[in-house]
Amino acid sequence: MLQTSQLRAAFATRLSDMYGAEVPAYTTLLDVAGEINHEVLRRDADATRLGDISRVTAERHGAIRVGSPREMRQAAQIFAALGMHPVGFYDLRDAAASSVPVVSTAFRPIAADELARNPFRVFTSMLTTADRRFFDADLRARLEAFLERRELFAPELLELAARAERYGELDDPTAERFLHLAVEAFQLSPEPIDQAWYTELERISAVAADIGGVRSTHVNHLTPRVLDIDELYRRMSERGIIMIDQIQGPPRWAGPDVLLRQTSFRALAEPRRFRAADGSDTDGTLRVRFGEVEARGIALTREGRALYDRMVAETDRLVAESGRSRQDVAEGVWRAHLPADERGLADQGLAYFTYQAVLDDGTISATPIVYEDFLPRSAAGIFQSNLTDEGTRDSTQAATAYDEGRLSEMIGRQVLDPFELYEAQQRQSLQHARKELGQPPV
Ligand code: OOG
Ligand code: NI
Repeated sequence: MLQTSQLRAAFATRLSDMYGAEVPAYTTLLDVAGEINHEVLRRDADATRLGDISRVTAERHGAIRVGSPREMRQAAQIFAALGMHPVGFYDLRDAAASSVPVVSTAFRPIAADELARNPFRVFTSMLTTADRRFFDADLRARLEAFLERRELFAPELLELAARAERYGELDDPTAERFLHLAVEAFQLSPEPIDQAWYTELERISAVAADIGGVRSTHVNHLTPRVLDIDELYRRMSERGIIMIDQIQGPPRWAGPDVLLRQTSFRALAEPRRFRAADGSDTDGTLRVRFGEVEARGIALTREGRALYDRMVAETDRLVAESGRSRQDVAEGVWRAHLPADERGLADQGLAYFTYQAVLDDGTISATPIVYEDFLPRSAAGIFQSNLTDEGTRDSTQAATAYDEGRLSEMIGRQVLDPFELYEAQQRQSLQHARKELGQPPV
């Protein structure tokens, strides 16, 4: 029998093996990340404070994009079989300067012990076909009809996923079949692409074409975790792999790592076949699969996050005014506003920690809770770094409202609030520690 967490770990491994076989630069990224993680651990025993090495080594996130609420529900069913639940709502439509007509959530484990077993997560975006700024009534109707006709996930896959969710396990041969079908569903399809249809959507947005211009979905990147992302950036560049021009998220600085820092290399041109209106095929290429790497830090509370957003805004302003490098400016802003150590973050209620009773001296110690989610601005940056064209949008049309509640209804499952999850984990650990020390609950 394979339990939910074993299914998730097996799925993450197989997906990573598939991606490595098909996207060689991803394998280079894994090698370099692994090398650096071992070096960091040799020089700094404290590096495992945000996750032990077996977790960090196996840790990946992936990203997929789907076209409709029906497809989103089906994806959610597959992830539910793997113990992954929708967490967080991201609206990327206005976070990017280019046309990125999607809203997103991340499917991931939510319990601390499940995260420790395997924290695999998948950032999942859905095309906002109802948004008039991108799709006029005629195109919307044709796009939705196209999406309604295609089948991303075989009925057998969905049926096995429902069974795995219901029982929390699958027997070995069934698990094998399920994992095979699940990995296959996220592989790049060799099917020829309808040239005219793809090009029509591409004029609006390359993201719209990537999602709605083909009859299948695919993992568009997989992201390992690294303990020193600045060193990784240097070494990938030395190996001749061209990275995007910066590391996104917080700057490098002497204080505690918070939230998430990410960087990536651009999608590589991969051969694809295109079908013309007369039925003839031609060879072409598409750039849709890339590689990304990330360093994870401490989860911030709502107050901490509001401070982070203010620091980002201040950095933007100072960079625009001074023309200095973003890293230098941000480091100064961080030093001016963010406590220089974990103790300061805890005292000011800016970050989440779990608390443990130290019975010998009757005190309580704190361990940071690692940030398990994403940053909308970095996510938009990832989309954008792979677009060669800005696309078009009609800003005279009103945006269609999408929010967490509406996305929950579309998925048929509650999109969870990440702050509430971290908060509950912190609260429970504190109550438990106080109880152990014979102190009254707070
Ligand atoms: C997803 C981009 C978001 C991240 O790490 O922020 C993401 C996509 O390109 O489909 O994966
Ligand atoms: Ni990513």
